[in-house]
Amino acid sequence: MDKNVEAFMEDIVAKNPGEKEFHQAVQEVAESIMPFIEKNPKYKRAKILERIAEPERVIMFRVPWIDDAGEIQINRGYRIQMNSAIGPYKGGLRLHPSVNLSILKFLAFEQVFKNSLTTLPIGGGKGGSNFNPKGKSDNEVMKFCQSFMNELYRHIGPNTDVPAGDIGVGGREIGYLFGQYKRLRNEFSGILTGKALNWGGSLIRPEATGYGCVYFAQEMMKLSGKNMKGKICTVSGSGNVAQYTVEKLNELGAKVVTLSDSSGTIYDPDGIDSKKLAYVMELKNVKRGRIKEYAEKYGITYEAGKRPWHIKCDMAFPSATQNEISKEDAKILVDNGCICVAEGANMPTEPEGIETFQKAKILYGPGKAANAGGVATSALEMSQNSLRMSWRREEVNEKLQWIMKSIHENCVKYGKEGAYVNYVKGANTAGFVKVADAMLDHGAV
Ligand code: NDP
Ligand code: 2IT
Repeated sequence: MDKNVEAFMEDIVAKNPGEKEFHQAVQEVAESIMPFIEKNPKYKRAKILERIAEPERVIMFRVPWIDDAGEIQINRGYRIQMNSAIGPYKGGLRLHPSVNLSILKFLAFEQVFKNSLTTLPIGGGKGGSNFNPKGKSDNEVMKFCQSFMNELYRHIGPNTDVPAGDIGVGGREIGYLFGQYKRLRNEFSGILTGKALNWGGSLIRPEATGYGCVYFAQEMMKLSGKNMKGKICTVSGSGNVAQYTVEKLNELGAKVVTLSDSSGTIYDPDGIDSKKLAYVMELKNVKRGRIKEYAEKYGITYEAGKRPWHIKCDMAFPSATQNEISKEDAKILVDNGCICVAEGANMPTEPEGIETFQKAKILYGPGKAANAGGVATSALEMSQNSLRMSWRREEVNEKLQWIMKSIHENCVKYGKEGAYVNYVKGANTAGFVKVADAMLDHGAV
């Protein structure tokens, strides 16, 4: 490891003990931008990297609620307000039993760079709770969301901090959160994105992360003279990002052969066509069932406890969670002829996996670039709320496509290494420059 990175990371580890996901995210960025900082001493003098790695504010709070059996439950809520140099804090809320400070700080840190890349004026934040929505009734989810907002409302606002969805938070949860905010503040304003269309939501926001990720993959493929038609694709997860990744891949003539959830993977060699995808959407978004039921319905293979990466593919779209592609998984993907990995999830590939992809010189689009279409469309939702207008589907989709193209161009600008594009270096550097310059302008705050 570079000496400067080593010294920097020693400090990060000492200040944030035990937060391994946060260390991982910070180290990846530090490694790719340290040479750039050394060449541009103004950033070094102003200690921009040191400041960027320190959240502006961390809010942690008790979330008590009463379950259907009348028992009191206590969860822990968080909001990490990481960086507001270029706009109000923006980023999702995650509801999952694994949620802790380390995971939310890694996500908030990633969000700062991602949001900077979108071309839009949004700072970075993330929040959530260790609440597990699985197996809870609608009433219990509502009670939790109301109690969570009873504290969060003090810290957010249309010009301060605008949360949205992430794992475990979709349209249902955003609705309950919005309702409670409106009641507490007596104010109808754009304090959340991912809202339903009839109360301030944007067309294409549900689709945006998955669509955007496929648009980004399309740009990477185009630049290297390839196209998506007929390509065999593996997708992990079966939630919001996975579903719309499949929809867009189908539209472009690719064939998706896997989906997964935390219990296992389905392998459908005939492809998950639009009819089967409609079944998945109903299964996951309405019935809240398990992906195993797909295998039973269509009589195909289900692999309990497995991820999709051992299945031969041309392109892979990790769309479930962090660290879901190990070094071994990455090696199998490369050995099986995979030419492109585009990350719908945040930090789904372990550092040694990234190294494996880069050594093999395959196309590798890191999450903060490839999945930025979701938050970018959230920013478009904020614009529409400010204007008190709503744009047509085609209009939003066109903007999303343009944004993904711009992100790709910016990654190429900063990540070109001869004929190869190092998209990690490109995304980290491009994301850094905009935030760093704003921080320089603002002085030592
Ligand atoms: P959803 O809650 O809609 O779906 C999550 C999916 O991932 C489910 O299939 C879930 O399975 C699976 N999953 C979650 N945790 C794990 C785990 N620990 N191990 C294995 N599988 C897991 O979330 P999203 O689709 O919104 O988010 C997926 C990823 O995309 C996350 O990394 C998120 O941060 C990222 N992302 C999301 C954006 C958005 O707009 N929603 C924007 C940018 C990135 P199960 O049902 O079994 O839990
Ligand atoms: O990780 C992400 O970018 C998101 N979960 C979406 C955040 C947002 O504010 O739309």
